[in-house]
Amino acid sequence: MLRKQSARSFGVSLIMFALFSVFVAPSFARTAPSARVKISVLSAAMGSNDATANSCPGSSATGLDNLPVVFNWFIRPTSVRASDFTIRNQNGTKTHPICALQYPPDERNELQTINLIGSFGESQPGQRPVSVEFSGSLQGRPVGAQQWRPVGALPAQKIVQVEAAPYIVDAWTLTPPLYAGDRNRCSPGVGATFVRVVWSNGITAYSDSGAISEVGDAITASYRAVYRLAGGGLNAFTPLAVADLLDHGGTAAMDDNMHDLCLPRVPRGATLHAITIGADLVQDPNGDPNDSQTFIVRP
Ligand SMILES: [Ca+2]
Ligand SMILES: [Ca+2]
Ligand SMILES: [Ca+2]
Ligand SMILES: [Ca+2]
Repeated sequence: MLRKQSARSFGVSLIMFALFSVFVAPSFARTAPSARVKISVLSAAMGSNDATANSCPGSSATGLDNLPVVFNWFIRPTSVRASDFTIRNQNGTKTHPICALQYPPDERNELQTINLIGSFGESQPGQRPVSVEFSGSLQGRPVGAQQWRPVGALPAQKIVQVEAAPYIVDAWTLTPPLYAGDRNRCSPGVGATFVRVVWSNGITAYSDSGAISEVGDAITASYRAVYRLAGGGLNAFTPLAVADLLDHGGTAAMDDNMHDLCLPRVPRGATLHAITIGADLVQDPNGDPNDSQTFIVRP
């Protein structure tokens, strides 16, 4: 489907009762993102093929493809070169993207996604992009860590094809230092615990009419953040709101692949265990709706 703009492009129940605790444990004590000592690629999922809005700064080429690559680390912007990435096609050819952008996800707490834009193959037999390879010259750091470091060699990552549904690839707790100054954060007074949910592609509200709009109340009502309590049980919390909306101005056309869950305070000692959401609530740039998700949080 070519009806979506691209750079936006990029596009259950457990225990259902929230337990409001009187304890005032800081939410950031529960998930230590910097425990991710090893970098890995979480997804490389085609967003759109030959989409009008897929273009690169300084290039006259239009109607390109986009392929967001999501890491479990933040990637240092000054280390990113299009030549760091090589897309291998079924037909044996290899190509670099024309550009590699940390955009639409461009906030300082969103540096884990790089949007590759170029011509990666057509939706024809034998012409699919199948994997992305990495040069090894990127620099990065675990979410929450301070020092950039060489990423080093990474294994080739299989590319998820454009017809596939978007899926959740990561979730982590937004600590106060990571969340400070975020321009589209949870509103003041809404929520005490904040969780970043990262999808494989840019996402907007699912619409079978093809309209592009930001997500609304249905998404908020369906998301659950499941915590493992200190005593071992699981408790699912419904967000009070979802933030990181309308990433680039008043329209959803440039939405990124991130949502922030504005959650109530969770009990002391609870750790983020899973994120769930029902089906047909968001869509990717190709117009594909999500399947229901039960994403188990990685250490
Ligand atoms: Ca898709
Ligand atoms: Ca934000
Ligand atoms: Ca954002
Ligand atoms: Ca967003």
